Amino acid sequence: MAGFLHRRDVVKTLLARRNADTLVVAGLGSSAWDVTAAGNDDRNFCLIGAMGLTVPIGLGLAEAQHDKRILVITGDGDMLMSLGALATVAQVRPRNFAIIVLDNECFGETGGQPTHTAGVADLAAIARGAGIEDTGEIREQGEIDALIADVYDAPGPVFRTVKIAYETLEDFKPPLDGAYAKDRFRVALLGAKAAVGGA
Ligand SMILES: Cc1ncc(C[n+]2csc(CCOP(=O)(O)OP(=O)(O)O)c2C)c(N)n1
Repeated sequence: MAGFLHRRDVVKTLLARRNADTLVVAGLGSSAWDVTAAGNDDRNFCLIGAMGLTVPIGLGLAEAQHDKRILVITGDGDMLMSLGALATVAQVRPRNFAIIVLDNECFGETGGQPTHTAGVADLAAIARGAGIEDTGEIREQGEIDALIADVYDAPGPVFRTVKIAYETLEDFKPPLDGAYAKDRFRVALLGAKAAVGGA
């Protein structure tokens, strides 16, 4: 069943609790705009066009940065494209990793074509079946406080589907130059010497 929560509100509330140890990997398109609308933070790494890579990149980051909390925020279309990565997440069991899927049951960025979550696919159940123990689905505003507590504090990996409305919203673009975006993130995380530049 379609959701009613508003994606911008959910992401803004979620990221209001972030601190210097919070690293955010945002899925392409709408999720990247949501995360940027909440603050064009240097500790955001927003994918542009790279569909299906949000969870794999977030997992690598979680493994490389055990002292940070890694939040993946992405769409159902992106998640459906890399379901196998959930089995790897479950196997690796990063304690500092949370995946939040903003599920509008469609490919919103490309015009709202229905995804399989509009049909019978249940992403939280798939994540559970992949072996991630802490999974769940959020539909109500009253569940957001618990979502935030779990995403930041529960032992990972944490997986949450948030059922949201399909909305067409203003784009808030993060840096679109890939080399710059990568350097910005590396410098924020590792210091000025981490910038290597180049296209
Ligand atoms: C491999 C690949 N196929 C298709 C696209 C085109 N594309 C860009 S965004 C998008 C929809 C993403 O849907 P979802 O992850 O559910 O995000 P939403 O915009 O609905 O929040 C598609 C199909 C792409 N970038 N890469």
